[in-house]
Amino acid sequence: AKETEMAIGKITPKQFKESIIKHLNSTFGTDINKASKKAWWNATSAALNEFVYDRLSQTQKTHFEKDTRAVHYFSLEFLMGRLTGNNLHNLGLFETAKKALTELDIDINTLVDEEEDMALGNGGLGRLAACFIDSLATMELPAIGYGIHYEHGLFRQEFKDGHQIERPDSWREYGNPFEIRRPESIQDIPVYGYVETKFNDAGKVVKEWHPGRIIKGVPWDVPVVGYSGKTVNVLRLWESRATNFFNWDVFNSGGYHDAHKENVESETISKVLYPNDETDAGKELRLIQQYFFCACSLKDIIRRYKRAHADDWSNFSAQVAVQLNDTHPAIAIPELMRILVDRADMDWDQAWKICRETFSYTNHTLLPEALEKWSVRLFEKVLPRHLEIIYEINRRFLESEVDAKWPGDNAIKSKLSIIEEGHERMVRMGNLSVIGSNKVNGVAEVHSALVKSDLFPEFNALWTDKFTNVTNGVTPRRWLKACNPALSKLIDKTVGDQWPTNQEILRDLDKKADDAKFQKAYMDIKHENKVALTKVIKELTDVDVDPSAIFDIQIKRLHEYKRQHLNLLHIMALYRRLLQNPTMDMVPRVFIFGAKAAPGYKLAKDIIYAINKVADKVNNDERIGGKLKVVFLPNYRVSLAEKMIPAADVSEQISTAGKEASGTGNMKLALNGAITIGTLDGANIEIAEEVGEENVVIFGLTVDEVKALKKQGYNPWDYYYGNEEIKAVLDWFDTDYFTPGKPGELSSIKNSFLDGGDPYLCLADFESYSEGQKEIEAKYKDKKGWARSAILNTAYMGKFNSDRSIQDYVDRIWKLKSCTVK
Ligand code: 26Y
Repeated sequence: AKETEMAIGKITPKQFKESIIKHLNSTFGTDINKASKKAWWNATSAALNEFVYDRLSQTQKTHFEKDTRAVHYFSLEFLMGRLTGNNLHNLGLFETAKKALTELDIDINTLVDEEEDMALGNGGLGRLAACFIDSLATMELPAIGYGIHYEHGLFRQEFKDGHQIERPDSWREYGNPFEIRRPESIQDIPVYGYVETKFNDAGKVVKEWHPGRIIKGVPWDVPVVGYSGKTVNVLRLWESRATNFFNWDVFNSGGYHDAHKENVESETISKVLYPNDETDAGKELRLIQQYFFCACSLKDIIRRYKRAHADDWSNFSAQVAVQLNDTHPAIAIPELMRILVDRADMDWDQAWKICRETFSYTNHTLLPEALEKWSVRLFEKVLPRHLEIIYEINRRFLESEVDAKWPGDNAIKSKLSIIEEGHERMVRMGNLSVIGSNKVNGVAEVHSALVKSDLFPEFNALWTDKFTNVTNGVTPRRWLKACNPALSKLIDKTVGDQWPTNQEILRDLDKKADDAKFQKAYMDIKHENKVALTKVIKELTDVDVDPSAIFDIQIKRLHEYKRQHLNLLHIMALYRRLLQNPTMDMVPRVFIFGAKAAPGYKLAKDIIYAINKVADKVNNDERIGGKLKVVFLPNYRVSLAEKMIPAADVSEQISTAGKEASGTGNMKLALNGAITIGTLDGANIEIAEEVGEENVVIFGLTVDEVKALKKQGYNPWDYYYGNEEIKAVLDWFDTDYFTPGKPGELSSIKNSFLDGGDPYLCLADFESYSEGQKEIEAKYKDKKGWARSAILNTAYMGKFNSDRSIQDYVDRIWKLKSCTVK
């Protein structure tokens, strides 16, 4: 009853059922007797959409009438996952739909499993964008997400003999019932060509860009349903199309293939998401992707602004805030300058003021290989006018602002310059973003401190107030309410059902942390979730695991700095201890991995292979009596995370201190009652502060200790020769123990630790990690203590609600006001 009250349109299960049947018949041309599973899902989504679209129009209308200031979240990635279940939950229609479907003899969980993930992102940065737009809509804030309508999202991962292989992801093969194509808002985007310098009628020098090609941008709108369904914002994604379907002149003169080539190239722009996470490849198509969607989005924003303000630019930055999700959309800065100076004929200083008031930039990484740089040569070819504008931004910045602060200091100038001099001159997108932004933020306290002290120290000296922190968060709607329904119901019963919009309410659960009855209820749910995951594991890997074992989970992109290979070293050490002492007292444990490696990242792929090979051996070794199991679930993605996270006992957050900007999986796992074993890195530090040191296990070097060790000269061989277990485990990689008949197949892992210099200090942290794991086991043996810790993790994670992050953005950066939609 509660739920239908909250629902925007009151509707009974019977009515919902009739609506599904109606759509089955008249929208999808089938009927209840012959409908496929996909048709049922489509019809259910269509029934749901009647509510979604109604609220969408209301929201758009209200925002237009009130001429609200809005934030525009520019991101190359939105890792949305599935929409059906989420939209049902947020509209308060999930139970209604469930009953309706039950009457039709359909299980709602099976139905929602029909939906492909909308995997338009790589990992943390993309999923953060998705959580943020959920929070923005929930908090009734005027906001638009802007990105690319990729035809193919992140690749589908399969394992063949333990090796990762990549298959194209075709998420729209069966359509996406939520998105709406908006041909009335198409934009034309120029690229390539050359710049002509001319004199205008007033004798002033003006620049005219003669583009080599025009590409069409077609917008697709995905509704973003806020919790309670009052506000429905949009995520607007651009698809690239060729301008004129065919070049008839070339075709008529006999060049069929040439005529087609330009079409194909234009339509390639939105074909596929780049699967690199934290390793910039500097590819031309990627630069065009970035420019294409920024240019489309700015035109869209300006068209909307002009509807209310005509040619008066004076209110622009008061109405429009643009948030740059990392430097990927930084080209929007010179693009807005181009529009204002070349097109609107504004003088430079006034245009620059507007730009700086409009943009803000979020940094998500300190890793040097992830910092974007484009060769000047490439820039000149693709965006010749933008290169000129960047030079001018740079010249003015260095000659006035830098010189005023550090007169005549050329060393500082070359560091702060947008252009990196050298063998090949490069455009530094990080410097451009800082210089062109109002605010720059990192994503966790320690990360923001390092952004100031290590990444941009001189910029911080120049503009201290520009730098700030906004610690990341995750939406409790998807990451607790929807993914863990049993726990959510227990929580509703205990502290009421208002927590999805006010997570601090969960704090009241602490009163129950020692209550035996509540502990049992909480841990019974954890067990049931583990049983459910056991079935998924069996389906995906054919491995049997025991739900009473500790479920120890590491889920995130595969990267050396995240140290899945440290986890592997410890698993091999445990295995070895068991082989040496088969009666060893040990709580059975299942180590569960989920991770995709960038297709070109050789060592990451080798690590996946090694984990799979160790898993094969361990899982089939009778001698260890099933005490140890290892599974690597293929094709880790949002919808799989939703099944794994509620079943986790232990959360592995083991990056080298200083390397993980924040992490957000750490938050989802803790919220669902997993105990973190982690380093003092990223948001782990703040999680430990919130949930209490006694409810997490911290190990390893700190940021300062890592720096000191590197400075002093780190030698991994010292650990190899100094620790018998490390040596034995590393030497194991050279044998054919895990790869019968093929010795050396795993040697690259050993080499990375020794000859490779172990850049992420796995060996230095191994012993401390191993001790941390013993602590985990000891804690787990104390059933009551463990239950208490798990409950307190759920209770004390309020800070990591993405609503709090968004409120910080609103207060510190965007200065936005919420807007009630009637
Ligand atoms: C330049 C390009 C190759 C590139 C593409 C994607 C570079 C970086 C990325 C993705 C970065 C990313 O996902 N970073 C993560 O952002 C999360 C949200 O802030 C953080 O929690 C996480 O620590 C960070 O690694």
